[in-house]
Amino acid sequence: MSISGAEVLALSLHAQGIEFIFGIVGIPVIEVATACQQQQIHFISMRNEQAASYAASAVGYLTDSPGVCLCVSGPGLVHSLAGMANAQANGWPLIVVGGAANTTQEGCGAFQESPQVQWAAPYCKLSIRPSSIHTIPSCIERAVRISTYGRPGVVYIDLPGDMINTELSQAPNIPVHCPPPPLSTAPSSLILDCYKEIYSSHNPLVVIGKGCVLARASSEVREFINQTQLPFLPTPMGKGVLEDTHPCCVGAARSLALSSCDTIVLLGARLNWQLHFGLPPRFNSKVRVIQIDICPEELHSNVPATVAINGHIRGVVPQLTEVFRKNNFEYSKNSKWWRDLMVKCEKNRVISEELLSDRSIPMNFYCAMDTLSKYLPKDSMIVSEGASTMDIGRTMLPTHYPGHRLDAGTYGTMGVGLGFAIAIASIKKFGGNKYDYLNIGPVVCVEGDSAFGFSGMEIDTAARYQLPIVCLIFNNSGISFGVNMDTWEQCIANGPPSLTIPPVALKPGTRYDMIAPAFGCEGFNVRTPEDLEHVLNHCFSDYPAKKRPVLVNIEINPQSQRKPQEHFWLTRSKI
Ligand SMILES: Cc1ncc(C[n+]2csc(CCOP(=O)(O)OP(=O)(O)O)c2C)c(N)n1
Ligand SMILES: *[C@@H]1O[C@H](CO)[C@@H](O)[C@H](O)[C@H]1NC(C)=O
Ligand SMILES: *[C@@H]1O[C@H](CO)[C@@H](O)[C@H](O)[C@H]1NC(C)=O
Ligand SMILES: *[C@@H]1O[C@H](CO)[C@@H](O)[C@H](O)[C@H]1NC(C)=O
Ligand SMILES: [Mg+2]
Repeated sequence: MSISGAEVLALSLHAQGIEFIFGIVGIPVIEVATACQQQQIHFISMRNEQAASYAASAVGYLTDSPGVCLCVSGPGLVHSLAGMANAQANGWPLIVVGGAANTTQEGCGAFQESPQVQWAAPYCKLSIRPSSIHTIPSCIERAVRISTYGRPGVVYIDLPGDMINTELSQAPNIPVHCPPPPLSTAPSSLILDCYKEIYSSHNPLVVIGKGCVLARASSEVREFINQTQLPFLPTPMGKGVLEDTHPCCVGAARSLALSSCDTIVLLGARLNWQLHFGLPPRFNSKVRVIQIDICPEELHSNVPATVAINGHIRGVVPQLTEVFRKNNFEYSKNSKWWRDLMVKCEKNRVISEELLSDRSIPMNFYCAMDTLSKYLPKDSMIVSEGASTMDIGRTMLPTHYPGHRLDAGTYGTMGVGLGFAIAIASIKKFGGNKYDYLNIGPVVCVEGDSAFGFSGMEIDTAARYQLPIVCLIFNNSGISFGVNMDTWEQCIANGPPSLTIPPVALKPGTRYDMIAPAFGCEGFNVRTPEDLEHVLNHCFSDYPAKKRPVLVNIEINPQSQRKPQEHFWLTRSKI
């Protein structure tokens, strides 16, 4: 019995533990998707390869096997580059398999012919075309290994149509699943250096990044914080490694924690823009850095580290805990630093409460987010994008479990929302109890109205695969802040809309919820906190039995923005 290139690929993916493929088929990859389904690999057909590549990358972030994005040649790969760049910036594993024109037609102007291996290369750790059908299995094994070892990232595999369609008389040798990534540890002298640094510091701060999620190190980090009682601050996606309600979390005093710490311990977090490069004015110019990172090239980035450790978080953190335990070190809650932080947390809580108490209609962001936070089940997976919607949601919606917050991330990508949500809901629905440890509850998208527009059609995908995603659209009719109906009408009356409509404005009165019925789903328009409570109750009651996405349009005052910050650079938007 003969075997095709597509079947060899499917067998190889299966042997490497790949369970989820997201993509769009066409010539020459239809056979690939079919062959994968025959190997019991779930194929989720999306509406745009951008969303497919985002979805596949979320599988790699959350589970121990990378997700695969399958795309056609030329434009299919161009759209997939979006997810590749995003995954590479976040350090998430992702494998993209792209169809390509037949090798026999190379250079002849074949259908969708493009320099795909070169296009993919800048967004990848590895971009290759197997030399023949015989080397597909070893390429797939290498793809899984390279995408998950070291700092995770992207691998692109280019498959010409004639390779996919070639028939072999017998299956080539398929390598077994590569071992899990190595658990590297640190020399004990460096562990001791860390201890001494922290011991002699006055204002130590631990920063927990999404590297701790990738390293599956939350219980190790919990023990470290439990032993040391050091204050910690999560990065946006580091939220949930330890719950935001943990007594050592100083997320509510972020600015003070960053500006006044004298020693910062980076656990899987990078001193990039999200941490203001570790530089003044957000940091003390003399801040000492203890850095633990899987990637040696990351060490000393932007600020030279006092102690630089290259290792796996799950390998190194237990070593640290051990040395602190041996020395009976526990950072005192009576220290001036802890007291200052606690006062600041409390003060910020009071300020937020003032903002929340304004329940005028249309609601401001704080009122809407507060209502949401009261109704969100603890195990909700929050996917969020937008500018104000994402920033305010980050501070107001607590995260309780590791990996339970996914957002625009290091690359600041709008459009990731629905793809991420579809990936998470697919893991829950099709992955079986193997993934129970992820504790996936309701999948909730907290979307700005502009952000939603980038991938809104994926609501169809969610409906087709019966994924009960709750999609909340914070409608302020614009990018960060919109215009109201009166202003809008003035704009239209005053000249060609292309000259008068502010670039940030979207159309007031847009009913995103009305898209839902087109796909056989429920949509709701929400104007008051009471409406919102009612709808959330409906969405979350008996959630496990739900089989459809829901779209909720939440009217937000277009002038509502972030609370004023002490320094202008804090308000400067992250867009
Ligand atoms: C792919 C991409 N295109 C454009 C941008 C620029 N951008 C940043 S935030 C944003 C949208 C913000 O508006 P919205 O989602 O409505 O959130 P709001 O602040 O209004 O809550 C845009 C377009 C981006 N970050 N990514
Ligand atoms: C590419 O090659 C395969 C097999 O060799 C063939 O079946 C297919 O028709 C070719 N595709 C095109 C677009 O010429
Ligand atoms: C640390 O963990 C132990 C058990 O693992 C627990 O009994 C103890 O209360 C924790 N300590 C703190 C301060 O959280
Ligand atoms: C969307 O929000 C804008 C701003 O509050 C509002 O003018 C508009 O009516 C809203 N549209 C709907 C129907 O939700
Ligand atoms: Mg908006």
